[in-house]
Amino acid sequence: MSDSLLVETKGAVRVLTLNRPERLNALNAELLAALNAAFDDIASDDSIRAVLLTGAGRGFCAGADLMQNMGGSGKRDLGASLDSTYNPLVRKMRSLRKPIVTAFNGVAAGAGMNLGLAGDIIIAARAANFTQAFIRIGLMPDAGGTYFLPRLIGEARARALAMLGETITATQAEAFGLVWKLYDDEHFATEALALATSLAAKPTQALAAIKQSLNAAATSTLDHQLNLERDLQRELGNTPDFTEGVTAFIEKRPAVFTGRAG
Ligand code: T3D
Repeated sequence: MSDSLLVETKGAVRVLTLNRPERLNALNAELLAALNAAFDDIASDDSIRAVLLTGAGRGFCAGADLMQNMGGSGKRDLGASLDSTYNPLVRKMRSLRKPIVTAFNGVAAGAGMNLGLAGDIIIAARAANFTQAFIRIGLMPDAGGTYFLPRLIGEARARALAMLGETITATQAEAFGLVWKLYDDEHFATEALALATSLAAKPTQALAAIKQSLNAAATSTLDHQLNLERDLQRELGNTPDFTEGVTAFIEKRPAVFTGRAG
């Protein structure tokens, strides 16, 4: 257990709060290890059906901790650190068979912004802002930034954000399509938890299939997607939640989904 990551369970939602507010939740080795462990735990815990990822204080995450991780004049093998920490984390988030709500509560920079974009539904408080800060320190976007950004906001904006390192506001981020919705700051934490809670009550296997197929679509052909949809829909047709959904419709009552695979 690490103080730099708060891990709470609220119903079927696992709430992960980056908790180094004095450093705008910058990612040091301890926090990265805690995040990796937290996602391993979530993957293996059937009682958890959605994740909420957010930050403590006025920041979401300022990216890599430049004091602890990169201080000093010696050259560092940044590729090794991406291989051992950031990349496994992004892969775990994308392949997790449960939805992740990223709640950008405040400033998001560098790998902090990009880790957040690995979530499934991205929301932001009006106070949030976003910076691909890498170029300011002689680096390029990592933690999936070169993959997520053009897909979310298009090539023109992705290239400009990465190359210029300019900060965009939450309102611009919404207009760009980087985030699903904005919320007023005072209601943000409540709205974020409500969204994650609503996802946790949905048919979890269907959410996993949506995630898997949309992940695949990014590098796929129509033929491949049609086949994948057929295979995943076949599996969903055998889930208790499909039976429950149709039964509830016929009985004109709200469905109660369990999220179970069989
Ligand atoms: O191998 C690898 O690890 C490679 C991976 C690289 C991934 C990356 O993410 S590289 C990019 C790293 N991040 C940055 O370059 C962003 C650095 N931070 C900033 O540019 C600014 O802090 C922000 C634009 C994010 C926010 O600005 P502002 O004015 O709102 O806040 P501030 O005053 O700059 O920061 C508040 C405090 O947080 C301050 O500490 P102090 O002076 O009050 O004691 C500041 O030093 C600290 N802080 C902010 N960002 C970081 C940080 N401390 C350590 N690392 C940070 N990244």
